[in-house]
Amino acid sequence: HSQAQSLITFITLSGTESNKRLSHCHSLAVSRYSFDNDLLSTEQRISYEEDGFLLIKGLVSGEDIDRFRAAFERICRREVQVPGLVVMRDVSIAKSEFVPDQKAISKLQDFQEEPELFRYCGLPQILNYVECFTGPNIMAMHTMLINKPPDTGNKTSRHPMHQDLHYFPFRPADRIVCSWTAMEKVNRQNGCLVVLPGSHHGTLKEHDYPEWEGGVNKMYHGVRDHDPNHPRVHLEMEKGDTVFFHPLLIHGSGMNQTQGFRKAISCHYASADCYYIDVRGTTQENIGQEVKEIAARKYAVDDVTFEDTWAVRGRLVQGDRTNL
Ligand SMILES: O=C(O)CCC(=O)C(=O)O
Repeated sequence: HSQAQSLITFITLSGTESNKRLSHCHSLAVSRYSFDNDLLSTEQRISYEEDGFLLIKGLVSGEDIDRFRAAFERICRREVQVPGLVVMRDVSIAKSEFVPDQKAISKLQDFQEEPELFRYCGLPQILNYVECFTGPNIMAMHTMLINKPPDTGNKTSRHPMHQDLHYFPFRPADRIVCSWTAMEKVNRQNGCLVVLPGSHHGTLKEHDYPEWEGGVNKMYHGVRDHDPNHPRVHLEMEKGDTVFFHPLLIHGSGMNQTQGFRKAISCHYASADCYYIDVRGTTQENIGQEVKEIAARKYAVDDVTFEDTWAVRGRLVQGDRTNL
């Protein structure tokens, strides 16, 4: 019944749009990528269907962002110990003796045990959007605070073009979504996100470390081949603006050519109804192996599976933990 209702809504609303959009609406009447609810406008739903991302301006308050920043700084100053937290350093800065330690930190991952940062993952205004893509049972699977450093001249501050699904041994892909919130103004100068609109319609591609002369950061795999002529969109954003994107969307970010650290906070959500897959024999085998080796060293155990590394990090943020 609700699908029939949405078909009617689509046809009614699309009367004012171009013929191209209209014919597309017919084929998308039963939408693949999002659920029908009161939050997303028809335009927003169509845009996510077609482009694979949706940018919402001013979604997170300046006050919240300032609190996340303060929590990040406490971690940098080593005032708190956070179980499970992964602190990453930029390859070229980590080797330099001349940069004070906190500035070498390029990324925090897995902050699910840090209450202040993890508050981001449960913000109601974020979850309302997430639910449009995952449905009501929501797991926060992967958390990051990215502190893109000023480039040292080696271009290591770039993030190669990639699809996030490469890192995830769970499916279906359409029930996974990333939220990425700018913690300050991000633009082409400080290395905003770059996306290839519509690339989420494709399949998961092979990923590996790119062959960059100046070095590549740990785990920064890139898509082996993507069409260099595919149109690109640079997502310039203000503090608090949030982009939601599909895990097959090809994206990356440019060099930070400023002297400031470009900060963003991000969470990958999945429907708790998703299921784990075995990545052996797939294009994800290389990352699965790398993650397992890191986890085995970190937890000093040798029989940890790629799937286990996700199941222990995932946290329920809404509804029931049905499966993941
Ligand atoms: O924030 C960025 O620069 C890109 C982050 C990203 O795409 C990732 O870590 O997967």
